[in-house]
Amino acid sequence: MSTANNKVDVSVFQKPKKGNYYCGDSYFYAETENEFLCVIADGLGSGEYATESSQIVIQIIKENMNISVEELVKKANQQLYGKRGVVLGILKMDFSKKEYSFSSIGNIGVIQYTAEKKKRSIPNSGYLGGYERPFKVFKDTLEDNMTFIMFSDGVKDKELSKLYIKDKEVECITKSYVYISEDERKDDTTFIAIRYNGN
Ligand SMILES: [Mn+2]
Repeated sequence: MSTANNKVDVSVFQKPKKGNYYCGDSYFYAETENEFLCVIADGLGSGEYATESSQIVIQIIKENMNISVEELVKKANQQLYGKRGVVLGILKMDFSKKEYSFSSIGNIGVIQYTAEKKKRSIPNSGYLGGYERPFKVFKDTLEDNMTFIMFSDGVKDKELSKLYIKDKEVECITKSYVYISEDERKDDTTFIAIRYNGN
């Protein structure tokens, strides 16, 4: 799956853990004229209630796409009072400011690649569960041809270390992930490859 002829190409791989029908991970991405947004929410535990919480978070973010990452995290958190908690990662690009911002509460990972280097943001610890909590938003310059991968904790470090990203189309990145990763998942897995082509 990829977006048609936009500034950002996206490819997603998702699979529930072994023996589960419901995937507790939910994701959403969208591009507008000036922004790109990608979200992964992973409901704590597994099964139906995990899915419910992660979908509540995705829904509120869909409805409020144009606000900052910080405000999105706060809004998502408010929706979770009395529900199963989630871990959440939000990546947002601002095309005119040439800037991207990212925040992760709990272990949604993001790695950002340019031709020269690779940078992995440190997530905030904990999870969202309706209570106010401090968190940081990471911001940096958005460069043409930057590649990002965003993933839930079903993706293992040892898999990531084998991943070859450079100069690859997003579809090839997800394909190579599927190729190197184990077939039977111990946790719900969402893996999203994202490239800003700068056009
Ligand atoms: Mn998980």
